Amino acid sequence: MFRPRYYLTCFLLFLLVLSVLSISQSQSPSAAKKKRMRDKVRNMFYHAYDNYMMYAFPHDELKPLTKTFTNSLSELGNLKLEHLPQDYNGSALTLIESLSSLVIMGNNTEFERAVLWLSENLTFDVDARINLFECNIRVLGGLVSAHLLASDSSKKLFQGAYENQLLLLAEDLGKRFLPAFNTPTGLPYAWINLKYGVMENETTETSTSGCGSLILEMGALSKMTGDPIYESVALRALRKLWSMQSSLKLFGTTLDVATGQWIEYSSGIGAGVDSFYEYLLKAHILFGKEDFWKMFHSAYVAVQKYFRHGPWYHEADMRTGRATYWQLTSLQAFWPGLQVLVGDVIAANSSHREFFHVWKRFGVLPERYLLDHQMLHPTEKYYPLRPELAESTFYLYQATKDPWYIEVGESIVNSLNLYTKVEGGFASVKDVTTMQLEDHQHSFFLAETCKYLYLLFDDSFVHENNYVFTTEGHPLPVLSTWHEELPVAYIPTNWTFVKRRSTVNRISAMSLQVCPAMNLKSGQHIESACHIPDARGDYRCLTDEDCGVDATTCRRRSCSMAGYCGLWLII
Ligand code: DMJ
Repeated sequence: MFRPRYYLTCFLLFLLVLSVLSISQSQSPSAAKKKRMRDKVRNMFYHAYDNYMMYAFPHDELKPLTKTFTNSLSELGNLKLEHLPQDYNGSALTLIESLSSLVIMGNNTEFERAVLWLSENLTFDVDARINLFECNIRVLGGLVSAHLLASDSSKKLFQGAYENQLLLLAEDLGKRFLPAFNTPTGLPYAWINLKYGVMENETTETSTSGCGSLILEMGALSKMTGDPIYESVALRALRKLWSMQSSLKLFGTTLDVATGQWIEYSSGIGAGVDSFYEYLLKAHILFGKEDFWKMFHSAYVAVQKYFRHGPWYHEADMRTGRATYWQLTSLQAFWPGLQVLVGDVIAANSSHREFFHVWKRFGVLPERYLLDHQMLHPTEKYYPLRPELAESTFYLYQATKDPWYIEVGESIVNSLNLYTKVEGGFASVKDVTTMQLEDHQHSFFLAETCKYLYLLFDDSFVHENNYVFTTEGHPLPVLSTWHEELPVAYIPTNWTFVKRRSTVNRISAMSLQVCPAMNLKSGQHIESACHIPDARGDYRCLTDEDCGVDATTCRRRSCSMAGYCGLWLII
């Protein structure tokens, strides 16, 4: 007997089984691939780490071609004015920078060993002239982050008792930073001698990042020690810098700490400025101060308005907003990652694709590419193992789970292994056109490049945890006790909620839409941090001032002759 319903049911069941099989087959290669890639990145990290420990430790960084060392901390910041004392052994910079990566990769034994060595041997009482910004993000940030990890009892990182050794070191270093802030403006000197403070005839020139990217590490140090001084000097410097913005809400790149005058009026989102923007947003996430969000929001909208050209960002004069340099720089590649944190994922994706396109074209990212001449900068053709593209790839994958970003990560890993791996570690590329190498393995390769690639393929470290990664990739947990808005009964998960009056706003360091809802009335839909709603809900207007900023293009809407807000003028 022919029973059509029976056969139909069997056929449907067969299809179901087939589709389940094909789904599980299509999922398993990606899980397997992620695991394979994670292991590959782990091997990269240990190749870099083991060689550093073998040939360079306790000095700062490894020279992988000659298998020797460099005490680079006192030279960072592109100024090499002073020679170090003969007996200077360095600050074990790469070891400090590796601490949080060791934890993320699950190597508790090596982490404990490193912490014990540092607590017994590291001293900052040395006659060395260091760059405040670099020492803050690398050394203070590395110590503060590792201290928070070590003292998190749920992590059980220590076999023995952890006795705040890293915090003591961090506090000692923080104290040595303080003389730098002793200027008429409160803006810190860029250079300081760890033993003797500010040297005679020290340069008063510094960068925007140098003054505006200290608040995460110094703020965390204050919270942990209970001494408000670190947060207070960093905040004072940030506020002074903020007061120096132009009428267009733009900033320059370099300034004088004695006079508070700008030296270089042109700026963008890359070198000398990048982490200033980054820290406004991340400080808001970590400390929950509304002020930081307001500053970030206004600065972000100005960046989108004056620097953005499609997926690219050029530089502009802070006084006029006129474009100055049409250049892509390797450091700018962090921007899409920051945009993910504010929920501007579409813009992030389009810029990230362009950066990756340049990476594919050259094999790695050149330091500077002249967009207007479509050519490499004649002298800045190098790639010093920078992390920014990997960093943005990690954030975009977290936000979208689009397997495309796994492909991007794989491609980055393959290029690094192909072009930069040598017997003695990983070497920087001197010239991306010839792939000639340079004898330097920067500590950020271990603190950031390997870490972000690892987290891209295995994000278990951030599961159920809400971390802010500093500009040097050191994780700081978002804690209710440090936060002005988080409820006392705060459960650190990737999705957290802040209750403010009648509204509940989503806030998360790792996930999307960190802040946009904060300034607006409940019930309004927010697409991105650029979004400023029109003054009236029906989009009617009398002047341009009644119109807000469009979420997807970040352009101010203007008022049409018929009296409606819209993107009438596409410039
Ligand atoms: C790192 O030291 C930090 O990310 C800093 O903010 C700028 N970039 C370098 C690595 O490229």
